[in-house]
Order: sequence, then structure tokens, then C-alpha cells
Amino acid sequence: MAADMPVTLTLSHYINGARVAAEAPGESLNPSNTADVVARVPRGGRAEVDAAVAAAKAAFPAWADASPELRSDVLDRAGSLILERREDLGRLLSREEGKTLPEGVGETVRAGRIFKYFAGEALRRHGQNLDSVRPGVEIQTYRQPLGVVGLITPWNFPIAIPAWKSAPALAFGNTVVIKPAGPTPATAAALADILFEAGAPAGVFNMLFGDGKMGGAIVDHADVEAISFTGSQTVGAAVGRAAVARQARVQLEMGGKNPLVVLDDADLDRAVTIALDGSFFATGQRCTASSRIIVQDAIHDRFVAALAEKVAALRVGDALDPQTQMGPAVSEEQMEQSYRYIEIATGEGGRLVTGGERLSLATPGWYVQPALIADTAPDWRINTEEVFGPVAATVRVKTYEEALAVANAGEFGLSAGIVTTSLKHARDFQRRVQAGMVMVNLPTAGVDYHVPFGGSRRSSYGQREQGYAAVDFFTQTKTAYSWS
Ligand code: UN1
Repeated sequence: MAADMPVTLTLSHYINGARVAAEAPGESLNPSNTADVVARVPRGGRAEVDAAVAAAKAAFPAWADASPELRSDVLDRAGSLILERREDLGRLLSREEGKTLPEGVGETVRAGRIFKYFAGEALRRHGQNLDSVRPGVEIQTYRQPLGVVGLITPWNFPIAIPAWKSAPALAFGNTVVIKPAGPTPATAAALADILFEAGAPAGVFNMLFGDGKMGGAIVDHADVEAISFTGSQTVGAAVGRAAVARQARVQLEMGGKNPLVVLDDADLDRAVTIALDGSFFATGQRCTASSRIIVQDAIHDRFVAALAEKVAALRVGDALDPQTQMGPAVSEEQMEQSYRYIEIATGEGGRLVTGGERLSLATPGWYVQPALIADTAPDWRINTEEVFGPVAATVRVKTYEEALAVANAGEFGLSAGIVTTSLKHARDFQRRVQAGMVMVNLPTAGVDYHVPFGGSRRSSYGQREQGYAAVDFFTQTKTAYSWS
């Protein structure tokens, strides 16, 4: 077994176009087999942040003024390299994060496509020409880069989220200091290597490894013009306060408590497939995961029974095993959080229909048997707090109006879904549900990269991410008037 053990990588910070060797006291473990150390990781602090921000600031003028073609080429090459190496990168991602190999490779492909998309965006026209209301006067608007941007990314999409923040940042002429999440540094480092290989000039893209305190030093740095953060609601709120206090631009993508409504007229098989994907794929560790399944009376019992059967049949195992349908939680902390919420839900009076057992498999890992909890009430903690694991709760409702009211309860509003064959209800739900993304007969999770991403209420703050909307956050508008 030991002979088959894959290599342990030793990571370095990426500052000013170089890998900066440092002591590497941290460890990134394989959640499917904690005997496998994926990487040893340095732990940066204020000194590394100062060096990286200084490098990014020095690199900014030339990068901002470069031909958009140059920026486009770097992004395009990065996209090609990611796509060429999808198998190796996807394997590393699955080994480090714990999502299954198809999920890991799929996410890698998504990251490659994101770079390709923003290679195009770099060349596209984002300013406008307008006639003034005053005769003889003309107006132009420019989209200018902000400067150094700080990116703080989570572990659950360890390549796609760094890609969807850094690709637009770079496309529009900003320079980057990025802090990837603690549990998935090796996957992020692979992206930094690729950007260097793709020709990003020194200082344009800097990556630092460290804890939340180091993240705080990025957020507080006077030369960081903007912060884009994806992570928990609590940390996001603190990042937002710190950024606003010094008038830095800030964009936050935080939690969700995403409802999936299943109406009586739904196709049962389709509803079950959608719920299974939305709640349990990627081990439920998606901020877009369906965690509240709101089911109308007449289909309720059939739906819960059919979903429970599928959930119980999910093969939980090593993320790299081709037989595995659901990998482990990313960390012991996340695994324990799932168990804790199962206890909370049953303590509140919920009925554990299936799952929730502690699993001991061939390798030591952070496995959770996916759990379905029925007969819950909308205001219980299981339906108001984010679990971020393979745990879903069902709520029984009588009418569509009641389903909509339950969906709209709580403080989050990232994604919401409905399964129905009624055009009337589908259209009404699209209009009235309080969420940034609405899915009709589709899972709440799993989004395209060329369209806006983000939520309402306490799920998100600031401009939308991704696709054609990304230009709004990563540029500032200058309005130029002229008379001649
Ligand atoms: C998806 O559902 O495809 O952290 C993406 C997250 C989200 C991304 C979800 N920002 O889970």
C-alpha cells in the first residue's frame, strides 16, 4: 500500500513571478485517506502579504496598459493548459478535496472554460459612446481596472472559484493577490503554476498560503483596491465590514439554505433525480446545494420514500475509486458538522429516514453516510442554518402558496428550485422567489460560467460574479466629456 502512496508535494508562495521557498509546517490531507499527505504548506503572514501586494502594485501599470491581446493570450493559454491536463488536475483535486473523480475532472474543465471565456472578454468592448444632452459635446465611458485585487477563495471548488475570480480580474487589467482555502492548497498551487507557464508577467498573479489572519492582512492592506470573497456568512460579514471601513470595493458570496419545491404535479422520477443531485452530489458541500426540500402533500410520501431509497443506495467511498458515487467530507470539522446537525434535527423532532451513520471504510477518512430527515418545520435550526454537508430535510406543505412562503423564509437567498409541470407555478416561482438564481426542473446547484452568479439577502453582497457581469466588479467606470 505504502509503495502506491502518491507523492507529497511541498508548496511555496508565489510572489513576483517566483516560487518563494519557506518553511512548510502545514499539511493538506487526503480526506478519503488521511494517511496520505497531499502537500506540505507554508504559512504566510503580514510580511508575505506586504511583499505580494508590493509586487502586484508594481506590476499593475504595465499590465493595465498592455494590449488586451496580451492579457487575452495569457488567459487563453492558461485555459488550454488546464483543459489538456484535466485528468491529472482533476485527480489532484479529488484527492485533496474529496469530490468524486468525475466531479473533480468536471470542475477542472469548468475552470479551463472560464479562462477561455475571459480570454474573449479581455478583447470585448465594455465602454460606450453617447451623445451629450448639450450640442457639440460627446461622452465616452471607459471601464478601467481597479489596481491590486485581493481574492479569498473556499475549498469546495478549489480550482473553479480561483478561476472565476482571477480570470476576470486579470482580463480587465488588474493584478492579483489570492489566498486559497486551507484544506485545498495543492489544487490552487497547480493553477498558479499554470498561470506562470501561460506567461503571466512577474507580479501580475501572486498566491499566498496562510490562515484567516493572513486573509485579514490582505483585506486590511491599504494598497488592495478590492476584495472578492467566497466563504461562510460569518467570515464574509467581517470581510465586508473591514473593506467598507477603508472604502475598498468588496464582493461577497456566502452561504445558502437553498429550497427545492416539489409540487404534486411533478414527474416523480425527475424530482428525485434533481433532489439527489442538488442535495448530495459533491458531498452536499456546495453553497448552492438544496438543503430544504419543500414537498406538497399528495406527492410527499411517495417522494420521500423514493428519494430515501436512492440516498441509501449511494456508494460512499474513496473519491478516486471509480465505483464511488459520493466522496468524504473535506475535513474532520465538516464531517462533525454534518453529524451535529443530524442530531440537532432529530432533537428538534425530525424523522431520520435514512443515513447519518458513521462509516468505517477500508481507508481512514472523513466519511458521512448521506442523511435524509423528514417531517421538519421551516423554523427549526436544520432549516435555517447552513449545514454544508450531505444532509437534506423535507418540509410538508399543502399548497403552492405555502411552498413559496416556506421557500422565502429565512435569511439566505442564493439559489431556489421548483419541480413542476405547471407553467403557471413555474413562472410565478421565477418571479416571486427571493433568490439570486432560480431553477425550474433543474437542481439548485450546477451553474453555467458565462452568466451572472450570486444571491439576494444575506447570501451575497456587492456586484454579481461571473460571465458578462464580472466586468462590473473588476472595473470602475470613468465618464469622459469632450467638446471640440
Ligand atoms: C455550482 O453550484 O455550480 O461555493 C457552483 C459554492 C458556490 C459555487 C456553486 N460559490 O458552492
